[in-house]
Amino acid sequence: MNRIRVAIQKSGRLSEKSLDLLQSCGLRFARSKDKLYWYGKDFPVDLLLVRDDDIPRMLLDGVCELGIVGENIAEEVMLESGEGGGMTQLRKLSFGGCRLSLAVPEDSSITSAQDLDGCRIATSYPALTNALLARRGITAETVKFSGSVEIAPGLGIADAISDLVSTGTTLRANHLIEMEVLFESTAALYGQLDKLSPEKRTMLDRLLARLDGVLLAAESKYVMLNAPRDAIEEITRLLPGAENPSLMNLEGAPDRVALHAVCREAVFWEHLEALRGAGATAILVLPVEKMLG
Ligand code: PRT
Ligand code: ZN
Repeated sequence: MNRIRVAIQKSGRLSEKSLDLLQSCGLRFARSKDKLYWYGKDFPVDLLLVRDDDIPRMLLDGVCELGIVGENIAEEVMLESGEGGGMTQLRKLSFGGCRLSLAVPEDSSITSAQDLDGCRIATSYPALTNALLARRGITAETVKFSGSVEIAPGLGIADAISDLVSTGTTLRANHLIEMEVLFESTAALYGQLDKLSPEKRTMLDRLLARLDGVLLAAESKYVMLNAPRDAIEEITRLLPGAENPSLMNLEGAPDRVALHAVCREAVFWEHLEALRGAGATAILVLPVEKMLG
């Protein structure tokens, strides 16, 4: 069967953005009633909607060729199974950002990771936590929790926790202090590329090229402005991630030009102010929808 299967989270923090990303690569799906398997309509890529925790195993078992999942989960499963070689991170994505942090009760005598040697840590990520602590010469006992890790210290089950944090509200609500960040995570696209047929490989390359176009376009802006001829060099330097701008004559203004450029990095107000300071006027910043190199 020459179709590629992509596993994404069915419902949760990564679901909507994962689906949006695939749709912006031109994929359209016939949504099935049971909602677990969506057939790809005009590109031979089908969707599997599952719990995020199941995605790495599905990749390792060859149930799907691609999967979008948090690096936290992918790293945990790869360390746990010792089968990391079968699963490759293809692209890091810009959503699902969080950090795996060590936290202790507000009144704890533990103040640094070093103090955790010989202590008990509650976590949903025992393999990753142990590996990251071991790198720093710390050996602790991990207690596996599949949810509500933050209640463990209060119950007397653990001295500290190692858990995902984004705003820190959950930690504060449970009177825990974030002590150290162990690991920064985002969602990522993973692939199981070992046994791909040449046809699937070609499809995958085509999909990845589209994905790169989408990821690049999301960062990029098309900037148009008018500039004094003698400031072109300085203005080009001030445009973030732009090279070789296009220049056009302005009718009736021989000492000024219209300059257009694609900026491949974010354009902030500070950049625009600096451009105006260098003599640019009529500055327009437009979003870029798609890009193919
Ligand atoms: O049902 P399923 O198993 O698929 O979903 P899930 O409940 O296991 O996962 P979900 O949707 O909560 O998270 C999916 C992925 O999102 C995680 O694996 C991370 O990669 C990423 N992510 C980003 C987060 C957070 N931010 C996050 N804040 N995952 C969990 N949290 C937790 C955090 O631990 C805390 O308990 O959300 C709570 C709120 O965090 P604060 O710091 O904002 O209070
Ligand atoms: Zn989960």
